[in-house]
Amino acid sequence: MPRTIVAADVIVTSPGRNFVTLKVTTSDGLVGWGDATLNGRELAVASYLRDHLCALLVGRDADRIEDTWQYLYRGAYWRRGPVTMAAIGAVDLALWDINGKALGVPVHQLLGGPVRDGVMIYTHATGWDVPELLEAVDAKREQGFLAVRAQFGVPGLDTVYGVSRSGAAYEPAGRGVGPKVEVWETSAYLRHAPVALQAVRDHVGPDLHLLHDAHHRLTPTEAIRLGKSLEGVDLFWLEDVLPAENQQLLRQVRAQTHVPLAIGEVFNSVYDSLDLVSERLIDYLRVAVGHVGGISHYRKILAHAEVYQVKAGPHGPSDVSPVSLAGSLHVGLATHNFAVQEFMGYPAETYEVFRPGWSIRDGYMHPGDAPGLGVEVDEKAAAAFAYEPAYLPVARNRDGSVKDW
Ligand code: EZ4
Ligand code: CO
Repeated sequence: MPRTIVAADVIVTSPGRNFVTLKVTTSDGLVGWGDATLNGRELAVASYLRDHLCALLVGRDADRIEDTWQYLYRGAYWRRGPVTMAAIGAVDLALWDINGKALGVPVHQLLGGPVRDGVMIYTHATGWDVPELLEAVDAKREQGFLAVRAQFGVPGLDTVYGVSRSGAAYEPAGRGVGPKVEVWETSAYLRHAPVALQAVRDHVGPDLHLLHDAHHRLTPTEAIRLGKSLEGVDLFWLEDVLPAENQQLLRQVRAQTHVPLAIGEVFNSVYDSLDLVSERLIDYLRVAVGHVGGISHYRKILAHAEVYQVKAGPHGPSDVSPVSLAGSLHVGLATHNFAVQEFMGYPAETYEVFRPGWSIRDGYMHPGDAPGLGVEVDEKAAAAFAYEPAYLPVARNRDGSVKDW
């Protein structure tokens, strides 16, 4: 008897932040969960699913995961793009979840089983000034993290990507209609970044893995200067030095600095990383499983990267829901070229809706042994948190012109 999809429903909920979740139900009573959250553009993906995909799913064989992926991707005619791929990703995650539940095995077993004992994670430490930053890094080390991303305030700027001034956990998406504006000045950042990051390295010693995110702000010349100025810091990676549209510009950066580079959190298919990987212009690929069409496409991206010794270090901010994070961890446990998973953490309310089977021990994350993805979603709790408009900020230069955020 084929296992048929009998329902596909979209849940939009805001437990501390917005999430879009897909629930797929089968004729034999199984339920699979997918994540379709696209930060600041949530309702576009919800509509893509509700208005276009959900009806196509009903009646399909739930066990034919790859065929459903091909049907939704090639069948749309309009391929790729963040909205399309996040929607397909949610379907794909839900079908892997169902398949694991049907067979009584965790998804990592469907992918070939563990190749490592756990997935190393990195978390965020932020401080407005250097003493505050060092304190934040110490606090993360005390919690057992082996890898920490350090972001800091810049003298002369009032707001900086990645840093909260209130002492609260950093969350870039601000509630309310329309983006908040941040004023940016690259020269001030380039002067201060090596000072702050060297102070962290001097403080922690050689062992802690340190990461930093430049968040798409630099030109190749600026990126080379930053890379060279950080070579003594021994970074695990420097993230998003350039906006990643014109990728040939990265060749100049690679030729002149050996700081390891990570790029790709805004990518949505293998075609975005084809040249970066095959020319080895990056060391780490940041794509998130939910944003690239789910596990089915993600494993192909990682297989391509493996050939070129490029490793996965996926995006894992709070907007990647606990369901996507589980998908990423199952892939990470079963994939050789998976280096590290970002783990920003979630607001407390998020855990009222999402009950993850994954857990953290000694700086490593474990997806758990529950069948499927191992995350359960409390629909009643979800219904209590209505969607609230929230947007990522925009940045402007001192002259008022828009800057890449
Ligand atoms: O800007 O999650 O590495 N992490 C990041 C994040 C992203 C937001 C986008 O939704 O760059 O803060
Ligand atoms: Co980033």
